Amino acid sequence: MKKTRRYRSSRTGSRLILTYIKPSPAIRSHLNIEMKCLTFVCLLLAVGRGRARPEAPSSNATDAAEDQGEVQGRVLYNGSQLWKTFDITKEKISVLAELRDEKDISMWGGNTTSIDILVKADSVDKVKERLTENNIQFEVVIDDLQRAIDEENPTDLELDDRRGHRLTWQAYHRLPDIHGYLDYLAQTYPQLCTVQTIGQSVQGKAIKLLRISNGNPGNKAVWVDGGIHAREWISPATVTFIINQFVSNFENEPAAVRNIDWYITPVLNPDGYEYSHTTDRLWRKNRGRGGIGGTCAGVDLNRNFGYKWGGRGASRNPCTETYGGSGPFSEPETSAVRNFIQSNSGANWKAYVSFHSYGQYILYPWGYDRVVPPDYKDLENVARRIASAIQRAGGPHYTIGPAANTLYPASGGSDDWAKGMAKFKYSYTIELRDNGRYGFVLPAAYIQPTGTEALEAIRVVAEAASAA
Ligand code: 0X9
Ligand code: ZN
Repeated sequence: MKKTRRYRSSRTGSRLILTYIKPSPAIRSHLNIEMKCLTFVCLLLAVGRGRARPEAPSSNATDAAEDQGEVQGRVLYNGSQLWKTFDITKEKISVLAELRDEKDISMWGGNTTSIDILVKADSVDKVKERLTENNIQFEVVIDDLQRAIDEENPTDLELDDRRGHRLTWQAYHRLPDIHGYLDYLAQTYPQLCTVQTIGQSVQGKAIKLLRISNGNPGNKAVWVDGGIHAREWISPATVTFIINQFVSNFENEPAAVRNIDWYITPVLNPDGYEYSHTTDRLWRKNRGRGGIGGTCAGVDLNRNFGYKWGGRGASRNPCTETYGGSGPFSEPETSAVRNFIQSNSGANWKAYVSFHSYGQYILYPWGYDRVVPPDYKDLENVARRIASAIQRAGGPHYTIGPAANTLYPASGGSDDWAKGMAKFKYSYTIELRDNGRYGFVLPAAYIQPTGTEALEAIRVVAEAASAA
């Protein structure tokens, strides 16, 4: 008998549509050439999309339930909107920073020309007024975030499990489907795949790793992880897409791919991932208690790795999106990675790749500050080859560069630890699609195109690792 699963969906109407103010081409081109603005953008974004202001701890509360609508324990974003704001100057950025501190908005992402902000439902009028007063142009990109959330994942997908697993790349799946798929692979391809639990999350969920190896003793080793940040659903989906392509078509993969020992953890933050499905779609951190007394939950796992821990861009305040935890590797999810990599010193580690979203970036160390490692040219060259391979395959433009210079300084990231402590030659954070149309709420229809370009990216990493 064919088993099917239906995804639940609740529909909510949009409340309000704001005036659409499109920036003039003159303003856009002005912004494009004002590269000095980048620094200001970085300062602001550092406190937004999970980014801590480099020098001042953010005051963003992260228990969204506190100030968003909540129904039956679920955070709802009815009437909240995603805006793109234009015209970046230091003064205008401080207006946004004020609104953030007053808890009217939070920052999602951006670049030299624009910043994406989430405007809370009750603050729409106030924010509109404040931006208008300060001559900040904006456009409404998503007029009802809850509706976008409800439409992100197909509701009526038929999941046929006759193949022995329930994973598709047409929908974002819950953790048991992803883990079930890894187990299925280990059972079905025992010569190629092994699955292992490398640790437990704060709430005791397994952190599963799939090893894909043809067993050649001379293989180099590559680490791939996804799902460090809970809400970046495209990341685990992309990582399992890569796994599926590798395993189901292994003999046709290039030699560079076949002769690598792959260590792949699609969901490094399983508690956060599940929480983003069940409770708050925009949750970023793990579900650790956070601080003495456990006032605010969650540690940003990408501030918790133990290289230059606690430096710029990481917050000491548990109630911020970028709280780095009580110490380096204080969290079981990050220490599982460290322990596994250190205890597998027999593996010939060469490359480390963390998949995140969004923004379409290929970032390499350092992230902790605006400096680069001595061999940065090698990392830059491979990053360039990755971006070209993506474009050759019909994918979009990915911006490359050292993380702190390209986005903002943020210490305690997995990429820096891999390069700085674990001595991986190549270490990358790849920020997948998109560049702000949907942001974190990327419709599931984008899984396949995003996965296809990430596959190209990882094949280039395999070549680089083989040659290293
Ligand atoms: O801030 C982050 O952790 C990453 N961006 S995200 O929007 N996915 O949260 C970027 C991390 C880049 N690497 C380091 N700063 N080390
Ligand atoms: Zn991330």
